[in-house]
Amino acid sequence: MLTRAQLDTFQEEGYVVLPRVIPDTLIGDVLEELAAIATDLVDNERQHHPGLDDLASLEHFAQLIELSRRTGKIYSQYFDMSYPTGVTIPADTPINTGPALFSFITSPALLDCVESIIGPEISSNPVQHVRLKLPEGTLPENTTNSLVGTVPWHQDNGVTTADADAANILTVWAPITQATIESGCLEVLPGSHRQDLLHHCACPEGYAIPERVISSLDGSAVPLEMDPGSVLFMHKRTIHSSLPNQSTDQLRISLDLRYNPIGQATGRSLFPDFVARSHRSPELEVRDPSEWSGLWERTRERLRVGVEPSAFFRWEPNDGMCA
Ligand SMILES: O=C(O)CCC(=O)C(=O)O
Ligand SMILES: [Fe+2]
Repeated sequence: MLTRAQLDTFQEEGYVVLPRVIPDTLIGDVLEELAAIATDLVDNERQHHPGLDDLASLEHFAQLIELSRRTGKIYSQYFDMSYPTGVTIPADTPINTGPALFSFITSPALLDCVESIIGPEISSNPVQHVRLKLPEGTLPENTTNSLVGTVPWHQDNGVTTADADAANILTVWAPITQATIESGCLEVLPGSHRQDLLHHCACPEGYAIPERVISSLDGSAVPLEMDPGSVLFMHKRTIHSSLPNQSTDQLRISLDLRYNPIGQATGRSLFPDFVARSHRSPELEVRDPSEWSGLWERTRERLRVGVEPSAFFRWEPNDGMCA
């Protein structure tokens, strides 16, 4: 649970960081799950690319960094717990909905904190990601993929569809490895949640608030260095971005999750939400990780045929205000 003072900070600043929320064992389980995916990927790529054999001697995540560097490919989708937003989701799109991630999303300690901010009827919102941010020097050239690179200034409200503008969506950001200024932690603009939703522009990395708008705002950015186990709770209109990973050999691994009161729009209605906690109807809670992964499997089946772009994309690609 959050203390009164922590809740006040959240209301005043638009975010609060709590230390030691997630047990070490859960962080370890997530790391292990991700490391297993990295190993499988490397083993698979080694069969197709002779000359990668020496990777086997490296530690799991070092293998992944070196693999991306040598092949110039981005492997983020194998680790992510959501699909890319696009008009179709091809049938062979990988997704990572492993049991450790499910345990993290539904961990009682985390839900207790979420409950103190949005109340006891909690839905897990499908706007959620696993990010393994690569060292800048190893990023394939011209990469704009925000799961492995930087994220420009934005409000999470700007990333969801307008039907959810009234929904009380809470962002939860959790480092799995050390998030430092060097490794590419988040930065926030304190108090910026009092702004309305600002105009976002479609850019290769996703959606961004233009730099000239950011520099006209009061206050300065605060980098949030965080240890694994700590958790950031952030208002959906708090303006934030993330720094480049300037380390040479460390992945910055993080999960970003969102929760909203049950029954409210998620802002990505084609992707599945589920009841994470309900005092009123506990029988609705999803407790089985395979039920969760089934929801995503069926979503991919449905979206293979394609949808209207407006189902995902909020801002026009060639918007006059962004020229
Ligand atoms: O993890 C990052 O680098 C950016 C995350 C972000 O913008 C978010 O979680 O809302
Ligand atoms: Fe964000």
